[in-house]
Amino acid sequence: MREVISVNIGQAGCQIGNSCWELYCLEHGINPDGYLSNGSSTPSGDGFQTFFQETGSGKFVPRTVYVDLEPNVIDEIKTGKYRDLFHPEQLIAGKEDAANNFARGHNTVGREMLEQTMERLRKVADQCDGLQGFLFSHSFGGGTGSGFGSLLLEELSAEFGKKTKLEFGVYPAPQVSTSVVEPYNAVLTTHATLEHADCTFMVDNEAIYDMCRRNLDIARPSHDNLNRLIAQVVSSVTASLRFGGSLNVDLNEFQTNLVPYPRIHFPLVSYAPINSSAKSRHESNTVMEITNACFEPSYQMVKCNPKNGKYMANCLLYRGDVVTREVTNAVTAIKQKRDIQMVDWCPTGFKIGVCSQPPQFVPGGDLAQTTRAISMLSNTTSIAEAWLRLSNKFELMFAKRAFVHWYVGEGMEEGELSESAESVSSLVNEYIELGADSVDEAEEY
Ligand SMILES: Nc1nc2c(ncn2[C@@H]2O[C@H](COP(=O)(O)OP(=O)(O)OP(=O)(O)O)[C@@H](O)[C@H]2O)c(=O)[nH]1
Ligand SMILES: [Mg+2]
Repeated sequence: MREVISVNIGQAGCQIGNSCWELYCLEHGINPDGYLSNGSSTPSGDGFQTFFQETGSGKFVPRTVYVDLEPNVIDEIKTGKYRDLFHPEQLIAGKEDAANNFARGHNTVGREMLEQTMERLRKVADQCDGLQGFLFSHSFGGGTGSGFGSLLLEELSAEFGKKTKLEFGVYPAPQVSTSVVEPYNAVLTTHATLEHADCTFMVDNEAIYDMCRRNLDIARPSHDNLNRLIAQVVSSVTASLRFGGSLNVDLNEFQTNLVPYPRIHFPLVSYAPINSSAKSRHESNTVMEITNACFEPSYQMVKCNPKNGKYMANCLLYRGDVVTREVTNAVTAIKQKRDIQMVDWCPTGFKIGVCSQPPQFVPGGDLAQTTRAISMLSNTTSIAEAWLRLSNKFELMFAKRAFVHWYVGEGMEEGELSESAESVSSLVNEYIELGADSVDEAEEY
């Protein structure tokens, strides 16, 4: 058994976690109380045990820990529809939040919760036969998600050594952001976790927000709307871990396929189809169509333009009713029609994964039922655009040392802010260099 522990930190992390477990339960035929749906004797999927632990009484408990520094989000879970699914000790809440301040989440308020959290994580880990790693979800902009999330990732590295850590990080967006200091928090998190996360999938709230409005006809998307869409993405990325498949059946495999250098570990995720029920009646969602959609910026989880960069690696993960021949045709057509630029130091291959388990849909949710879906994970140099945007916002405030006293007041030195900003700038430069033609360089030389 190769278990995975999901760790959800802060409001965004916990709420995204909720949507993910809602979907996992549906996919595996587990009721909100943790027992099996009528008639089945075991959950569906060969690998359900990677995410769920079976108790003696036939109940299935998620291998997860939730932490928020304030009680509201956790209280909602404890009184909500899924209150019986989780072990109460898996839901950890403090008394006061990190007030949008990385330093509070990392140094002061958060540090006090560290031991309790680690203790719980050790217990969940002890119940695994062959723990393969952790799946983190947190915002980069909130105080808890950024500060406490970073602290916990550092601690997990120290204690669990080489166990793989995959991360879903909510990238701050202007429309749905809650505070002006998000660029500070996000830059600090990026720097603090660069060495500790093995692979980070960024989810840009602005991109998701636009998808909800454009594709799903939701006039004013709420966090629930965003999270359910994000959960489909997380689910499709983890489907082969839970159901088996031909690619990424193991957490390490993500890195092997996608991460050419340890720091260059931010693949861009695209997902298709995304249609409301009203629109879906007019769509056939063939393999060719959904594969093509993944190359459209409007299906990307982060706003950037891959045409301005080059691909270093590309994985196409299909699920559901998909025939290999159709995939081969779609990929061939794309290679012929589109100008897909790969870096010249990497083979032009696309990795293909197929998991036969079709996607599931939350009843009454926004997304229309489909029999197949795709998520494309591509390591493209164009994702540097997202870091550059963040750096620029950071610099605007930091040039005037605006809001810096809040961080210093929570035990941080100003130098940490400038050091983190330099780290993110050099990340941007590394991407640019990786996209440069080696031939040009040789000629110049
Ligand atoms: N997608 C998504 N984003 C969220 C959600 N809740 C908050 N956010 C985003 O996360 C950022 C704020 O971080 P939060 O996660 O709320 O903050 P926190 O980690 O609880 O930290 P503090 O409250 O400051 O202690 C903003 O960019 C919000 O737009 C959510 O449920 N889903
Ligand atoms: Mg909060």
